[in-house]
Amino acid sequence: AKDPVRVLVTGAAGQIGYALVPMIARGVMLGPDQPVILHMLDIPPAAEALNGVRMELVDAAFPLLKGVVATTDAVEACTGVNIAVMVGGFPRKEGMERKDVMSKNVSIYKSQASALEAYAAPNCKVLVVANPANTNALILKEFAPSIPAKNITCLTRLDHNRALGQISERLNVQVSDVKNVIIWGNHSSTQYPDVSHATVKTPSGEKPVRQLVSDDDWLKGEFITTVQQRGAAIIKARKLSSALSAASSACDHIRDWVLGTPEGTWVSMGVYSDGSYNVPAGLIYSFPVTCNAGEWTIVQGLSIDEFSRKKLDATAEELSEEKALAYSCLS
Ligand code: NAX
Repeated sequence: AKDPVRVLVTGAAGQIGYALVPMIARGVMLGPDQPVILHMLDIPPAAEALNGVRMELVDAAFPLLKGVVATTDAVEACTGVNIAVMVGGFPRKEGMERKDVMSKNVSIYKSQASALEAYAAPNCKVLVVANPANTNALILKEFAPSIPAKNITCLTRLDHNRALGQISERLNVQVSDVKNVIIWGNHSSTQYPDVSHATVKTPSGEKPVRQLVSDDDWLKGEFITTVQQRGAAIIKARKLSSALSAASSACDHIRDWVLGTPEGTWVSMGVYSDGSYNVPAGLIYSFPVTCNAGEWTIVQGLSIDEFSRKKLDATAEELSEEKALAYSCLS
């Protein structure tokens, strides 16, 4: 039998946490033969709710779940973890300035970076979900210098999956037959959902989405804005933000990273930019990646037309501004 993998979920008493921890305990994230020990962190006001989640995990009697650590102590939470899913953060509240929210998250991610750096298992893989996801991940990277930059990522897989879902609905095809959409840039409304290289499996072979959707105006307009604004549409409908889809996408992100992407398929991940596609180096930016043996690689050589170029640059611009704002909160 395999040794258990320790998976940290911060903000585990929140809505995404509540959807995510049972998925992890069921093997959705790491596979049906991989035992797990869950580490759940939240803050003292949520301690009682966190204990309630712990009780439900016990009650669910998950065969793969070999232990649960539920704590408000970051050091205890981070000790020995192999995977860290950072969902906890400070949400933007009505009337708050962007800078104030950024400042709260910078201080959270700075201190949790230090706890991970000092106490996590070597080669711990980190996924930041909490917003502003890309910039929180960048702060975490800066304050955990001994964790390799390639181990620190942020979630744009939900946006990627939303794009697959929109194409599937539009063409009335199975979502599992659509692949190779790309989310470029920030997990925010400036993200660029790109179908230039996406394909659909049809009875007569793989066909480009661009050929099957003849309405280019839709692809360049409503499709993009629907994906960009989907989070807001969910809030409007549910009066709560996306949770099950975020949790499921976080599992997809880690599963593909650890176990690999299928041959011929790429996924979107927020990763540390090396300057590929003329995206400024030193940002956490969402790129198309393939994964093998626990490592991601940015897909190279894709053609970028003028329309796409502008969108890649605009979202990079926003990330550079966020980075500057985050750094201004440090001083
Ligand atoms: P909730 O407010 O339900 O849960 C957040 C939890 O984090 C709370 O239990 C809170 O007590 C805890 N928390 C706050 N500060 C903490 C700290 N310093 N250490 C540990 N825990 C802390 O929010 P939820 O709906 O679960 O969303 C969580 C985060 O995911 C938010 O930042 C949200 O914006 C972000 N999202 C990111 C998405 C993505 O695709 N990257 C999509 C979904 C989601 O909107």
